[in-house]
Formats: sequence, C-alpha cells, structure tokens
Amino acid sequence: MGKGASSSYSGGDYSLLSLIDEMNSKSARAGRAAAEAEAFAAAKAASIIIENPIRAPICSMLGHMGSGKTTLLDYMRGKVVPNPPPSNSTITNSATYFEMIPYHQSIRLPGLLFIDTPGQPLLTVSRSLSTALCDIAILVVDINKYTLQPQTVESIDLLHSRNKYFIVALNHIDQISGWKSFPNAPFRKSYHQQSSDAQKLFSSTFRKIIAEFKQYGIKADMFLNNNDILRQTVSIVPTSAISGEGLSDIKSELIKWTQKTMLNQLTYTDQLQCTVLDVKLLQGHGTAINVVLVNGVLHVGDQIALCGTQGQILTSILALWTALPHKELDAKAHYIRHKEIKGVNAVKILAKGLEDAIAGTDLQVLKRGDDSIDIISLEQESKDDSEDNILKEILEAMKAEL
Ligand SMILES: Nc1nc2c(ncn2[C@@H]2O[C@H](COP(=O)(O)OP(=O)(O)O)[C@@H](O)[C@H]2O)c(=O)[nH]1
Ligand SMILES: [Mg+2]
Repeated sequence: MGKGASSSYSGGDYSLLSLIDEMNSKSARAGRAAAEAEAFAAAKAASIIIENPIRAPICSMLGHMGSGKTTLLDYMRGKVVPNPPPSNSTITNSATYFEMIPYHQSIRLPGLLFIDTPGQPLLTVSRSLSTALCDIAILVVDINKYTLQPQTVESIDLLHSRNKYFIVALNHIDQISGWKSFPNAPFRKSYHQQSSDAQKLFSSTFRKIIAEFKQYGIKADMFLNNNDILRQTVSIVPTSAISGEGLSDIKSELIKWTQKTMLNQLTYTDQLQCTVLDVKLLQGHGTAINVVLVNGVLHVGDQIALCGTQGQILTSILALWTALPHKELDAKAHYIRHKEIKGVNAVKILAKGLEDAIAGTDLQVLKRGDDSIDIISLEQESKDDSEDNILKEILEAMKAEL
C-alpha cells in the first residue's frame, strides 16, 4: 500500500459508495427526502475521512538497557543474527519508518514510525523526548529479571505523566528453561507446543510480572484477554527478539490499539509538526539534523527556523533524505533524496549552520519565497519569547546529565 493519502483515499471511496448505497436503499422504505438528507450527512462525514487521511502512528521503544529494544527493531528490519554478540548500546534516539503491508482490509494505517531509545541511566532527556513524540510506546521488559528495572520504572513514569498508552513486550522468552523456539510463531501457537514444565515456568514468571506492574499501579493482562478500550489495562505480549516469537502479535496489538482508540489524534493535518530528534555530523556534508516529521510538508529550499544553543537558527533546506525502506535513518546506508516530503517520516535535513541545533525542539518553516520576513527582528524576538526559557531548561537538564 502507498503511504498516507493514497491508502486512505481508496478506503474512503469505497466506504463513501457503500454508505450512499445503504442510504439509497433506506430511501425506498423511509421516505426519499429524509434518507437523502441522511445520505448527504454520511457522504459528508466520509468525505472528511477522504480529505484527512490517517497518518502513521509514532511508536517509541522504551525500557531498561539490555531488555532488547534494538534487537526487536532489528528483527522487524529483517536483520536476523542467529547468535548475536552483545550489541552496541544505543546512545541516541533513532527512527525507522515501516510502510504497512495491508494484510487485512481493516488496516487503515499507512505505516509505523519507530523510535529506538537509549536505556542508559544518564539519558533521561532522550527518553523524555521519545515519550513526548510518541502516540504509543512498546515497553520492553526482560522476563528473566523478575522485577521491573530502574529505567523501566522511569519510562512508566514518563509515559504516565504524558498520558501515553503502552504495550509491554515481555522479551527473552526463548531463555526460559526448557523453552523450545518456533521462529516467527505467534505466542499462542508457540506456547501450546511447549512442554508442561516450560509452560508452568512461563506462567509462574508471568504472574510475578503482573504482580510487579500492580505494585506500580498498573493493571496488566495477557494481550489475548485484553479488550479494555478505555485503555486502563495494559497488554503484555511475550516475545523473543532472537526467534521472532510474538512479533506478529506486537504488530497486531499496535494496529488494534492505535486504530481502536487513537484515530482522532492520527488524522493527518497540513499544519507543520516537526521535531528535531538528533544532531549529527555527516562526513563530507557538515552537520545535519534528524527530524521526525509528524504533520505537514517540507521542501528543499524552504527557509526554516529552529532553536540553537546560541539563539535562533535561520537557514534554508539544502537536501531532504530518508532511509531506504525499513532501514534506520543512520544505518550508514544509502539515502533516498526528496524534493519534498510529507509526514509521517524520519528525515535527515542538510542545511548550513545546524551545528548548534538542539534535539527536542520544534522546527518551523518560514513561508517559501516570502522576502518580507525580517531575519534580524526574528532573531531579536526570540531573545524575549518563551522559547528562550524552554531552551534554558533543556540546556540545564542536558548539563545535569552530562
Ligand atoms: N536470547 C535472547 N537475547 C536477546 C533478546 N533480546 C535481546 N537479546 C540480547 O540482549 C542483548 C541486549 O539487547 P539490545 O537489543 O541491545 O537491548 P537494548 O539495550 O534494550 O536495546 C543483546 O546481546 C541481544 O542479542 C531475546 O529475546 N532473547
Ligand atoms: Mg538499544
């Protein structure tokens, strides 16, 4: 399926036609005038859906260091290593866009954008940014640790403070004593093929984890039992990032919860919403920024404004790059170059003067070709406005963490 508008357009057209058909048949029974009015209202509602396609949800991977966030994403990216060495620690937020393959007609999401987040104790600012940006999160917990580890607890607090829903990936199930792995199997299928000893061990550990969550005020349940659309119960999905067990369940849970409970917030708008995720030196190109483009469009040549440690940065976009499909934005791979790009996506922006850009701040586009913008006065304004205070707070937090 194509991204954004195209996917929702075809669904929208279909539902529009069927709605009108339905209304037409009613008209024979209940009087033409009333039914026509109803058909008009329904068609109008459907046309709103056509005009406002659903954007891809942003999903943050959170949890303690070593719980398996990066390995889970690697598996989804198709990077399968049979006996992986301990992976390098993730030290910055990184983004990967997955286009959705519509394996069922009920799927309306054009894709999913994942943000991998570092789990090190000192990197709370990165976790806070990732939590602020996401629509939904996956909290990765190592089943063999029995208690919730400090950065898992911190992530829960961050998610609660921002009222973000999350799904728990109860990872490392392949390491349960006696567990036999069934690569890529949904959890239920794998569980039923285990020995009774492995099943018992899994069940008792699972109960302990549920009790652990309860201690932090969280009602959690096996995803197969959770239909709490008020989102007061958190789904737990047992997974293995090595064998791929449970990963199809994670994907279905993401689709289920975002489509069932978040469609309003996932309606695409043209108003630009774009946040700096990271600032990176790009060999041969100077400093670039990685951004998460949530809504709106960026074009090469756009004049942009963003926050820098020395004040506001005003510059023009020289290039817009995205990763190859299903690759992390900084995977040292080749990039796809764009003249313009629409949200949602993870985008690398090349421009002059980005050295001091600050991750976590928003980027604005100053109207293209609008010569009337007085750059000097914009710089002066930024000294007084509240952005400066936010900037100070971020800088102080960063200093405290270093
Ligand atoms: N056996 C097993 N090892 C895993 C699993 N998930 C991650 N690992 C390993 O645990 C280590 C830490 O994983 P990583 O993805 O870097 O953790 P992160 O810090 O949460 O990103 C790596 O050596 C992984 O290969 C899993 O489900 N099963
Ligand atoms: Mg990692």
